[in-house]
Amino acid sequence: MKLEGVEIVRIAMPLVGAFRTSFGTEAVRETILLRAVTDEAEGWGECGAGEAPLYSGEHTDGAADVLRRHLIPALAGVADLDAHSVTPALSAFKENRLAKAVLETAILDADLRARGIPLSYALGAVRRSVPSGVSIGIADSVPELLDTVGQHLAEGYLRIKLKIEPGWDVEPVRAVRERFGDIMLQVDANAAYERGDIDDLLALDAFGLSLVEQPLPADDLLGHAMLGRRLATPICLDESILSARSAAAAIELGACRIVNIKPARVGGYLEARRIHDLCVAHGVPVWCGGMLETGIGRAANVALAALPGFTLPGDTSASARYFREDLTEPFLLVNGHLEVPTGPGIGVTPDPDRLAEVTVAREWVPVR
Ligand code: NPQ
Ligand code: MG
Repeated sequence: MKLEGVEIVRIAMPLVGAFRTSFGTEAVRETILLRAVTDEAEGWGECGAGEAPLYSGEHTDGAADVLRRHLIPALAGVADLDAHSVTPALSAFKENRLAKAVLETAILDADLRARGIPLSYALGAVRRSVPSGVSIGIADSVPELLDTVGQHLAEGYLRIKLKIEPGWDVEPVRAVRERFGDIMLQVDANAAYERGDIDDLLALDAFGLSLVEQPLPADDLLGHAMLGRRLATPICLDESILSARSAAAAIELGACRIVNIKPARVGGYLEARRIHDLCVAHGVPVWCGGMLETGIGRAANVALAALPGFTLPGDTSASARYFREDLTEPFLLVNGHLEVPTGPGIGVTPDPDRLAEVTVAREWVPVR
């Protein structure tokens, strides 16, 4: 396959409601899509970065810059480019996993479309639909939170994840448990706690949570291992897991009993599958996280979530959870599940009119 160039499409998609986490509030999803143009097919990918470097060290314009100046040009010299040659060609560049992931995904999509193979099949999927959970932001009040949770349960979501931070943890969790009884319930701190906050975290053991996600800073694997010896609730890591190597270290150290796999965070779907395989071998359940994706990123996540080790509902919510109008045919919640796309590659493309409405800038980066 010969890469002719990559279009960087910067988009701004209004969210249906502001999404508040311990690191900030998002009202508009500002990211980039890549359209990789090859001599055989075109492929799409969506970047996980946000407008500011609050979830991780990457941000949208930084990712666009490293893509245009370093990553895309590095593919010029690759003979017989395919999905598996992208990461090796980028290996000299440190970090920047969100940027690397979107480029690998766009090439992977083009590669699979050229071969007529769905991403789900290429990755080893075993399900036609995936169980769906929903991630709920920090609310202004407990009654408001209870309304939101009630709506999502009525829509059919199979598990609820509450964002927490110091000062918004035991009270909302207790209120949701008391109101809604024996639902599948978990929390995500996005690294907002410190080792000294252990009493706040131990207090969550009273509520039968499925897991506590990323309570401590990303680089504190040891702290998570120490916390895990005292906490009855399983710890799940998100921000700490950057590669199969860091997943192996976390498991060996006892830093987590469950892993959130986000392909963007680990540099792409191929590394994501390695982490899945590693976790399966160790008996560690995994689930697919989310980065407020449009249908482009969501389609690929749903394909991954259909692999056998994804035994817990993911943050793979329906399009309507985030957007009044998606870029693709909307993903719908049917009996608490999303259908896995069946077409070649990621199986979806942006609707041209809808894409034009939300496009802020387009830039063609030729590869020669
Ligand atoms: C998480 N996602 O699991 C993330 C956090 C997150 C669905 O809870 C812009 C870019 C906004 C990345 C908001 C969910 C974001 C973002 C939230 C990541 O930790
Ligand atoms: Mg998380």
